Amino acid sequence: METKLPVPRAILVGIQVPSVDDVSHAASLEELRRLVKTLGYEVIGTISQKRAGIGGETVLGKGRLQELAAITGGRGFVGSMAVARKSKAREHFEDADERKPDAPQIETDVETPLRPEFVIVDHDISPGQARNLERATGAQVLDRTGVILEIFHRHAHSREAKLQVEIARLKYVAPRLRESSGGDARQQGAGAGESDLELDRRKIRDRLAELKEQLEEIQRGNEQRRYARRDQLRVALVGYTNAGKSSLMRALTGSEVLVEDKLFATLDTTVRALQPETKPRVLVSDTVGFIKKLPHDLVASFRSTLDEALEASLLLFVVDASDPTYESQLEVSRSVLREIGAEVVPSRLLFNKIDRVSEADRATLRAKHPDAILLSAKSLQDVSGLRDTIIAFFEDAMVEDQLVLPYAKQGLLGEVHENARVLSEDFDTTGRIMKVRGLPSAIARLRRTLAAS
Ligand SMILES: Nc1nc2c(ncn2[C@@H]2O[C@H](COP(=O)(O)OP(=O)(O)OP(=O)(O)O)[C@@H](O)[C@H]2O)c(=O)[nH]1
Ligand SMILES: [Mg+2]
Repeated sequence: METKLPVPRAILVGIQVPSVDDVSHAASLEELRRLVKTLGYEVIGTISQKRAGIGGETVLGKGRLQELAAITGGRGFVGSMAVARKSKAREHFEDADERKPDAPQIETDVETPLRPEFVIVDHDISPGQARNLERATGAQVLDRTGVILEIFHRHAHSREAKLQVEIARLKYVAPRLRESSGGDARQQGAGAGESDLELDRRKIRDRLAELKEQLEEIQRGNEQRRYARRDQLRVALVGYTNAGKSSLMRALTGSEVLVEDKLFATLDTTVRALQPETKPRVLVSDTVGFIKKLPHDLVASFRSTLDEALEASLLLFVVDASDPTYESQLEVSRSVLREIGAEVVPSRLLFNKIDRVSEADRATLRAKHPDAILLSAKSLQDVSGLRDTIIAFFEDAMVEDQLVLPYAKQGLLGEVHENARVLSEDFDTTGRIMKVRGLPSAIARLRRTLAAS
């Protein structure tokens, strides 16, 4: 029963504050354009303005606001609203799946083709600013966080990712409910002296508590699984969204993880064995990508997903070398990794998509980042070289030692093979004597397990 809606149109708004240079400002708007396209909206234009800050009641200055309103068909000023209505942000999130084309909030000529229904601001704006912009433009207003949350909502597949996104969305909606009431709660329609607003807030609180409980349960299960894998050889692919992490994951592990030219295609951490398999196995994980101005609630929500990365012995830090703003990608990714405490994990910098980079730019990259690996996920040879690098890293970390598996405990043989490479075996009266090679921590733990009665 799905009806095909016309492609929603959007106009982007960026404010260039004094601390931001022209290039970063343009790059941020370009990235917003890609985010909005990922949502399936058509971007019809961009309005940008230099201002001291993004405070102020409507974000834009008066003149620019009028220009914007002329495009969207709004009246160009905030004025007052006679009728209290449900916040757009709230409708947007409540009815995300059955959204209808928007009715005009202010008298506008909606028949005019090409009139954008969305104004999308490249910053996080307050619920009050959003409401004022909606009044002045007659369009639906979203900010960067709103766009990212919507993409996460659509791309979440696992139960865990869905819960994480719903928690972040509810946290985003809650303050917007408060301010959308205009400060006083609407009394009509609510029973037992409870206003709609209070009811809504209570519902959100209850729902949040319920979701968090469900999430914790899943995460307890994850912890157990992670505990079981703790001494295995682990490498994690981390980095900016669309850098090619999943492409490398596919190439290294032969798995069918999703690869798409979209932002935030991957939200779930996937773990697969490096192929062809090594002894012991090396596990590779693919993770959620980073982005500039990642909403804080999302960082918190996806922390547990990124925690997976922290447990790796090696981080493969993937950067899209063909992106002109790769340096800022690098910086953003580094700061997220610092934020989650992952900067202590050994890492290798991978400049991916090198097939799209000119020889001159490659030389610059090599000079600037002499330790980095330049590669293309599409080149079999490059991927095989990366596999060798990963294996060499673990070989360096491994040591040789001897383990004794008593005859009464032959059932633990599988665990030995899982965590170490058995080089040779001998049998005497005490049991199976094995010369093994593995990470020192894995061998120490195996020894304790085998000795335990
Ligand atoms: N030319 C070229 N394209 C690549 C390369 N690696 C990845 N791509 C393309 O880049 C796009 C993004 O790749 P993904 O592997 O999905 O990127 P990701 O880092 O997993 O992205 P998210 O999951 O969204 O964070 C896809 O269209 C890939 O085909 C490469 O080495 N060369
Ligand atoms: Mg991916």
